[in-house]
Amino acid sequence: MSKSEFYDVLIVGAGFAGVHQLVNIRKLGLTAKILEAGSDLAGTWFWNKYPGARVDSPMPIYQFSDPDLWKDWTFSEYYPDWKEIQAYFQYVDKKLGIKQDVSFNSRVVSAHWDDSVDRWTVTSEDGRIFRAQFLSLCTGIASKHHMPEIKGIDKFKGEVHHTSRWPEKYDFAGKKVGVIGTGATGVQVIQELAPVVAHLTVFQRTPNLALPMKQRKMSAEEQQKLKDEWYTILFGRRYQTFSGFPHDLVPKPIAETTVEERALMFEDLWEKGGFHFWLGTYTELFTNQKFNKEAYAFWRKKVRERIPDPELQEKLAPMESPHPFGVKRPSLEQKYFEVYSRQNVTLVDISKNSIEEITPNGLKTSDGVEYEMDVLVLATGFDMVTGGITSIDIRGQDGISIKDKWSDGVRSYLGVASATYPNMFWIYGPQSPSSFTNGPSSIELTSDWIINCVKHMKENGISSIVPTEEAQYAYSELVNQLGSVGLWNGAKTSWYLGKNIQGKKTQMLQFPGGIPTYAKLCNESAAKGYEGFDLKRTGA
Ligand code: NA7
Repeated sequence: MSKSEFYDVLIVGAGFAGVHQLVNIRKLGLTAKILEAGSDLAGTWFWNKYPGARVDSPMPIYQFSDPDLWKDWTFSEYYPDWKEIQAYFQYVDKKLGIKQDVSFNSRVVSAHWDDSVDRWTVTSEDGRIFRAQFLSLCTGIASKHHMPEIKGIDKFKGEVHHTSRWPEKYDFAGKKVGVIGTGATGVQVIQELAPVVAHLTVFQRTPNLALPMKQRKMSAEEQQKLKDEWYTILFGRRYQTFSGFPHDLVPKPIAETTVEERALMFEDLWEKGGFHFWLGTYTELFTNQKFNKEAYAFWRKKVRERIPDPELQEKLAPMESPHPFGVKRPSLEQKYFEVYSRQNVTLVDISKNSIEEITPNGLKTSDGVEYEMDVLVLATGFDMVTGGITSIDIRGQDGISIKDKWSDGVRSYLGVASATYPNMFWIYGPQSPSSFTNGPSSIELTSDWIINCVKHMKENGISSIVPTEEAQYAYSELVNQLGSVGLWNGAKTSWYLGKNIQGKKTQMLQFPGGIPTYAKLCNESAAKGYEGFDLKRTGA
């Protein structure tokens, strides 16, 4: 049997959350180790290296808020790509010596709790054993990729690549390429591949109500000026807005607005680009069907202006919205809608003619048409939000795996911990605000809360903490209730509700109440001595 290593805290994942945890646990004078499945830092940006992969949050908000880090780092674009984010993580490592406490190529397969000694025993795929008082799951929302089961896929003579497992060497130039999926990833990879390949066939099930990214270069001088005058204010603002961006939803009731006011608002938000049109508009976008339709009509008009062909217009920006605007995550695009007017691009609407099978030479749809291709790209997404956690065999006080426990729905307290799994926390995962918000904003909020909790426990002789069933029930009901009001349920396949994975329980997987409300709940529990948790004192 291999010898085990002991740490105060074991962290799973070396993206933004894992690195933030490590740095701040060190500050408490405790020991920590990150176990990372990949061979380098950057989390989602380690895995997602397909052409065009870039973040949908603008600078400067998508980075650590620590001034010691941002003062010496400059991004070149408003929305940086994966290469630049990877370089940023290398810079953070140089500054803070992260890698010395990371075990790379260490995929965690199990974590079992021992109630008699208040310890986790964690095993990695290569058979190494680690023990720790605390387990911090920083696995992100998109770590388990989704490979759809399509008849005949094993018979295909060409290559098949999921976007999050992009081939280092494959040259797409001159190839016939098929892409399944038009989510955030599909949009990015499609607009990048189209000019490079001989032919691109896109298989679209649901049109993406994508918004203009308004990407631009950022000079070092511009950023220095922002650093001098704005960074502190912008990072402070993160916790005051619904989505952790500097802009916010507008609570003014639609009934008190005029049509002219709304038209001007739409135009202004559109010009600003990014998520402004989604998360900077009137809050009623998510509850008021009439207003939502008005927003969709504006979006459709703007998009149709960019598509000359009426048939393509109807496929990409249909008269009838496929779902209420914004209840499925909109993506940010650059020239995406122009791509389909290219001679070398074909758009196949598989909501009408579904995928029948993959043949040795391509893909056949239900109308009998076969589309030939050399390579098939699966931009088919992930077992979002829960997949990173449920793919580890995690067993708590009652020995039941979290996968089994959550088979009839996720339950948590404060989107950070679950009853019967003591001293286990997660960041940016189930029932937290996660991707309704800017990643690092939510991540730092939760990570700091966990650090303060561990500090409190160490200072007060508390050896374990676990949510009570009652508090968990109440919190989970709150998330379910917030997710059941309004228009959220209007999208057939949204991953927000787990609807993209067959057999997954339909429920709102993220906290849809915004950062200030979420932070208030977390802080109130802490202020009341971690109300809603059972605390075990050392020696008790
Ligand atoms: P998404 O947003 O889940 O998109 C997956 C896409 O793949 C979407 O267009 C799906 O169509 C399509 N899809 C999935 N399975 C199938 C099958 N079996 N047949 C046809 N089409 C399919 O994943 P992304 O990687 O784009 O983005 C995930 C998140 O990562 C993103 O929101 C950001 O937060 C970062 P559908 O729309 O369900 O009809």
